[in-house]
Amino acid sequence: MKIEAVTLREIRMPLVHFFETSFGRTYNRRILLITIHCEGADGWAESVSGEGPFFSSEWIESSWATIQSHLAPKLLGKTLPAAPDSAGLMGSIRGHRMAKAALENALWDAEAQQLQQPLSKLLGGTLPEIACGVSIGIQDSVEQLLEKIEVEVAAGYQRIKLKVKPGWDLNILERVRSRWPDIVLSCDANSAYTLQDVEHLRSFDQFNLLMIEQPLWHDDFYCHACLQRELRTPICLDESIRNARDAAAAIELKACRIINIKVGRVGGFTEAKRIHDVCQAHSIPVWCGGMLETGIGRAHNVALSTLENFRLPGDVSASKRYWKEDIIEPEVEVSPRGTISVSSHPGRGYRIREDLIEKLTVRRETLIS
Ligand code: OSB
Ligand code: MG
Repeated sequence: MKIEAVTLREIRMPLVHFFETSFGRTYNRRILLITIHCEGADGWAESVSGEGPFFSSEWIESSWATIQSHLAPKLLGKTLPAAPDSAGLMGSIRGHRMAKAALENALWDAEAQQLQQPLSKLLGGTLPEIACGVSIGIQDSVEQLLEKIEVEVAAGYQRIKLKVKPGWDLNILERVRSRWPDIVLSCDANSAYTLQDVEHLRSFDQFNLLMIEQPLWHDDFYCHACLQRELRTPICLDESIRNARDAAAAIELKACRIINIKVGRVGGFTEAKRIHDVCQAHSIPVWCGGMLETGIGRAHNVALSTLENFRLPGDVSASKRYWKEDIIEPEVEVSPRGTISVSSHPGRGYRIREDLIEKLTVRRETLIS
């Protein structure tokens, strides 16, 4: 694969409904799309860096600048045997995993097209359909939250995850559990608690949650291990897991019993696959996280979720939950059984709507070797 050019592009898309986590509320997404031009095949990917450095220290401006000044120059003009070889070329640049993932994943996308193979198969995936859950943000009122859950349960989603923070936790879990005693329910704190809250967090056990995601600091294993010893509910780590060594350490320390894999957070498909394999070897189930992606990132998440240790429903849901109009065709759709069937077409399996992307673009730059 010869890397001839890299196009960076920022698009702006309003969310159908705001999304609020313990670190803030988003109404409008600023999204960095990458296209890598390789001898006739255009590989597309999305950087999941957000509007500000809140989920992670990376954000759209840092990703853009790092790709432009440091990462793309490592790749331009090179001929690579396969997409994973890009990770080695970018290895001397520390951190910036979301930026690296966008480049590496665009190369996987191009390679799958060149080999005329579905991306899921190139990644080593075998599942013909994937199990879907939804992540429901903090709302303005409990009533609004209950209405949202009702819609998603009726749509067939297999797991409902609620964002929590102090003051929006036991009260909502109580209301939700009393109305839906049997649904598969989990929660995600995005680091909203500390070890002072052990007693408080222990009271989450009564709600029979599938897991509590990232209750403590984004960069911690040790305190999560202390907390896990005190809880019946499994802890799932998201922010803390940056690579396969982190996964191995967290498992060894018993800091979690489940791991969420986000391909952007861990620097690309190659590292995501390594984490998947480490977890599988230790009988730790994984699931695919989401970052409010457009259809491009969503298609990549679907492909990744076909690896066999993705045993729990992921935050991979229908395009229409986020976007009035998605930038791929067909849009990502979810069956009444809460599944997405995996495309058997070559490449990502969804066509890019370049005309629409053009209209949404606010800046663009093409780098040539
Ligand atoms: O922690 O999983 C998270 C969205 C933005 C930042 C962090 C997270 C999330 C989600 C969204 O939960 C899940 C989705 O994309 O559907
Ligand atoms: Mg999370």
